[in-house]
Amino acid sequence: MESTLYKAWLQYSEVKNPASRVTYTKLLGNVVVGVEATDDVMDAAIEELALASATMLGLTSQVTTEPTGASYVRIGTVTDAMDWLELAGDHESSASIKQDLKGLSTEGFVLRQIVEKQDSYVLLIGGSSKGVLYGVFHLLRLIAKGVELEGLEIREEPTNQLRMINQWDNADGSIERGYAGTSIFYHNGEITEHLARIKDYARMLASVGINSIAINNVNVHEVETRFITPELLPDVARVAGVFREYGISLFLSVNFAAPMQVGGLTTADPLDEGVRLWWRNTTDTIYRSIPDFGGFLVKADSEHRPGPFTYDRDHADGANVLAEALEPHGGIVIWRCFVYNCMQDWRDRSTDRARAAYDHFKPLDGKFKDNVLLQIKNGPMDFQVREPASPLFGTMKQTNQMLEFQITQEYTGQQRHVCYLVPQWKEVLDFDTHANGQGTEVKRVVDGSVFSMKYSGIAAVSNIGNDENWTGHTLAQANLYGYGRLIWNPECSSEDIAEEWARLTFGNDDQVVGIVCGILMKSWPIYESYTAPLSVGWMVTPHYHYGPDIDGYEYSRWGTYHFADRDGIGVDRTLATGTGYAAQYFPENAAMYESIESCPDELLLFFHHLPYSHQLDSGKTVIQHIYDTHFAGAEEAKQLQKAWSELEGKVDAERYTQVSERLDEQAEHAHHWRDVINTYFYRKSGVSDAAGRTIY
Ligand code: GCW
Repeated sequence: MESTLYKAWLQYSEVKNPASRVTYTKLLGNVVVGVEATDDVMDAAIEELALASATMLGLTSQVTTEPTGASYVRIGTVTDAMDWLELAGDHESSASIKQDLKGLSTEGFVLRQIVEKQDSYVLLIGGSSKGVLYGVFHLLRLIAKGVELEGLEIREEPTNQLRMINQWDNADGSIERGYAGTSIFYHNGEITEHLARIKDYARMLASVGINSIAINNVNVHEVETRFITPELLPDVARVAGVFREYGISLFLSVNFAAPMQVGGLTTADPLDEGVRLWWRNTTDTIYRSIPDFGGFLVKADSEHRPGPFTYDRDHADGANVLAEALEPHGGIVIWRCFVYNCMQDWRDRSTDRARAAYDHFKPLDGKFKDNVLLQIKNGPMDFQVREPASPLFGTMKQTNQMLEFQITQEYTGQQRHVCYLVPQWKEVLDFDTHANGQGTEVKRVVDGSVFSMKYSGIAAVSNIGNDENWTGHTLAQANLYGYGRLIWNPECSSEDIAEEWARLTFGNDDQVVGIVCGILMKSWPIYESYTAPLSVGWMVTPHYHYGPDIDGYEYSRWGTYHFADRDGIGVDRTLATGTGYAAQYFPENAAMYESIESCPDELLLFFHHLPYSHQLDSGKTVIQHIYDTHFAGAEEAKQLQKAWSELEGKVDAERYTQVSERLDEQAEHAHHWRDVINTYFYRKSGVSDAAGRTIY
């Protein structure tokens, strides 16, 4: 698997600039290692350096414990560094390095260039071998970007504690909402024995700081229910071993009814003694196979999955029985808040799916054991193109919380359309909940800094599969990359992440980087403009979620209505006349959303049902906005293809063609979206387009 498609952002392309080549060669020619943490993770870090040196510089690095010349990279942990600094005696930077090392977290690292007498070297110190690994990937990024290392002075620590990936992979090899081929983990009902690709995935994830992964779908089917049994644990342990080398701990999604389905019990009631014992024994067995097992991820009482409701118990009872079993081993339960009534009747205007997570979980604050984390989807519905942030963030002050994003593009073009999601995620992270006064952004709730939480973090549903390029659309690799970089440090800008990804992936030609970044940065707004006007989501083909079907969900029971009729469109979620959802936010936001005047245009129809003639802040009417954005969006989708075509000959043919084909499809499909949506609303409203364009 040597193709550029496969190598994603770990291309380690040849360094061409002669001056940089000389400097980097001198440095990487000798890797001086510390002695403190010689474990698998450290080995992986050294192996990565060696691999990169070979392909970037054609170099075989010498790994030694003492320098062999005057230029080298010295890598080790804080303990090693203290010894080195002691031996080296005081030099100019030693005091400030010691200062940097103070309190360095286990996953943090310090990178310094040091000039000392005749020596000039790079010091890379990790808070542990994991920190070293992250530091190595950082150093390699700098080199790949051609950054001058002189005066290098970096200290980094991840902002979020849990930085997680959720695979929705099934044992039969399929992937729920997967758009990049079959699973890399499973084949024909079995856990794969081919670990090479899993190892490369682990490298990709570690390179952007991911430290945990749940390897099976939250909808846990028959075979996967047995992953926690002695029969299949050795297979799971094999996979855990691969991730362990890259500092990633393994979690399993579990079936709440497992005590019955595999344990032969007659109940899965969380308060039943036999059930409690079963979970304890089962968990003990798991830890015998996988001593650093992360814990369980659970989807319960959601979309027909079993859960504690069957026994008249609540989510806290359900989560706590698992937490109790994991506690002695230091494991955690990640309990999803994606719980709602999926059998709604359209006549019932008071039930609102958007309210569900808050209504179910808020009353349970303080009832969960402290090794339970609630995993909350970014928005109240389901990964739509545009939704407000979930009102649950910051409301449960005594409960560990984490955020769930979706990297796989279920509702955002399924990796056939380009849709760079980092800007969307940033909006969520930057949303001010006001939970603890102004400045209580979602990012500060989920990083645990506002209400101190024992566990906190961010998870996201992966977008990879067996396709040669991992993600179906090559440009969708930017979403996986961007996710990791963003949650490592939510202050990173979307533009910087896009640029970094483009440089690592396609090289340092500024024209290529500029065009790729331009495409990425425009892509979410463009996708939104031809699919989801003013936050009306769900106008997609039911079940598949690709392509327009405006009334597909309007006439089903999933509770995802837009209520378009001849007079208007949107869902009244106000307290005054609607479902009351707006009032779930803290007062400042509740007031903003409640009023049509202050509700931002882009979320207007999520909160209000309005006539087509309603005038937006932009001065346009709702109906004219729909027409205009759809005409513009389809045109802009065409422009993406045009922009990319300028890269012919500048990007290797494989990737050039792959992206070209997808952009062609997108342009054509955007046109289709435009016509279907415009025709529908023209016929519903009877209002003609002010610009007189063709609407069928
Ligand atoms: O939106 C729904 C998806 C389901 C998914 C579910 C969830 C894994 O369409 O495919 O199931 O969300 O998040 O649990």
